[in-house]
Amino acid sequence: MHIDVLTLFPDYFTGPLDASLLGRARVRGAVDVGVHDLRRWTRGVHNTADDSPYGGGAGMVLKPEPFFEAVDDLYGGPQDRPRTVVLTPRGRLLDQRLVEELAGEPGLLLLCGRYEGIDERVHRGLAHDEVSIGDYVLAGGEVAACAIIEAVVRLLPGVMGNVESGTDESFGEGLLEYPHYTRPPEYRGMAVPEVLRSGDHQKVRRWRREQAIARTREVRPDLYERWRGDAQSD
Ligand code: 6GU
Repeated sequence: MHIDVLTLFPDYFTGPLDASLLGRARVRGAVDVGVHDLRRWTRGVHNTADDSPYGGGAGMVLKPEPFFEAVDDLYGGPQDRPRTVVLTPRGRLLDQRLVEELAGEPGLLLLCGRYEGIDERVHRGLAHDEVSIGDYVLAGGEVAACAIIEAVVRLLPGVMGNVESGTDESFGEGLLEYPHYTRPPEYRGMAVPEVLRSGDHQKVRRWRREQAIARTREVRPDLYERWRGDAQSD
């Protein structure tokens, strides 16, 4: 998969993209990420990327031209342009279903906003999707773009060593994950639940499922209700 990112802060991406799973995925060629500095497509002595909003109000708005000109330069034409996602707190909430959908694309273009937002014509003219990573406000879309990249890349073929660990996890079935333990069997007065050491795989499976259900019900009643509804309709 090829992922392009347009941002005023390309430095944001150097750490996350080089580390751990993402770094290995890039070295192996499973993904190739191009981080492009929007300033390349700004004009004038000041390389201005933003301007004050029509109609007044606080803050600054990112100008449309750098986004459109970057897209013109990066791709051959409309057919060549990958699925384009604008990161914005007003977007659709990112969830595992959308991550899976994005992971099925041959490429992605992620557009990062800053300040009060991006000129609406970028949304109208370039965006296939508008995506938010949660109901809180970040200073810009960069952290959200990193979240999308990491969530998508770990689903790509050959990226995760253990194939099962890609699916047997939170949200796989609409439930949060069960608790994990490793050695030692007791630590600072906290013991590993006996069932996990019993060697009875069926009991272990049942216990994990119960834990996942109880945990989901307690911390994410919204997910729990949806899971119950899905289970009943099967
Ligand atoms: Cl994608 N951008 C910003 N600025 N804030 C956010 C967000 C995105 N998602 C949640 N908060």
